[in-house]
Amino acid sequence: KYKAIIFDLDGVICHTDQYHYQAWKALTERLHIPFDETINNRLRGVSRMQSLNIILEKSKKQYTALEKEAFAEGKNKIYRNLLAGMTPDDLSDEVRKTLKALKSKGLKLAIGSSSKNTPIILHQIGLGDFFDAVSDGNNITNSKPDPEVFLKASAMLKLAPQECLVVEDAVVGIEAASRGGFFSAAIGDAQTCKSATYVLHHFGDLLNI
Ligand code: G16
Ligand code: MG
Repeated sequence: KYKAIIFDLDGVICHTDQYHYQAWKALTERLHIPFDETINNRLRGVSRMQSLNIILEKSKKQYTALEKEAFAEGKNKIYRNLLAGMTPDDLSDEVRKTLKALKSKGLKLAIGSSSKNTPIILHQIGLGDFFDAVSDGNNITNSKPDPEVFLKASAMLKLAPQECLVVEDAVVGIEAASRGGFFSAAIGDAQTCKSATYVLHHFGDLLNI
């Protein structure tokens, strides 16, 4: 019944979330700030600067805007080095097969990610030319839970939000989808989200909804 599916990238298509974690961990250790799974889950789907601000909530020190920019840049350097090691093998067989099957059903497939590194990631995992539209952190002013990134994706596909399903691993991503008028499917950390239209236990479950 949907004409298109808009996929979040990090935590849905591939597990770059583990690299974000490692890169933020390096910064928090340097600054002696506590960092755990609960804090990490709050970084899902939010922009780099917002992520940093969440991390710095635990800091006793105040940092200037300039210092914060340097922290975010340093984190991104570590993250980019980790991304450079990614190959098409980092795309699971399940995700690859499901994407192909959905495409051959005639569905339009798009990306809706907060990440400014989206083009690099898609290239590394061999999906550089696969999607019908890519909406990412490079063309938005407000990140999730604002629906902007998904609204831009549906506009690129020339479809109404009601014709699209958003797949998300972030609680803020599910919120963004419902605020934009999209149907949503929650996977991973977002599975407990009450407002999601569907809950996916596996990526392949998309073939059954
Ligand atoms: C991803 C991650 C977030 C990250 C954001 C920005 O979003 O989930 O943790 O802070 O992108 O990433 P970057 O620093 O690469 O611009 P998504 O929407 O793909 O889950
Ligand atoms: Mg995500």
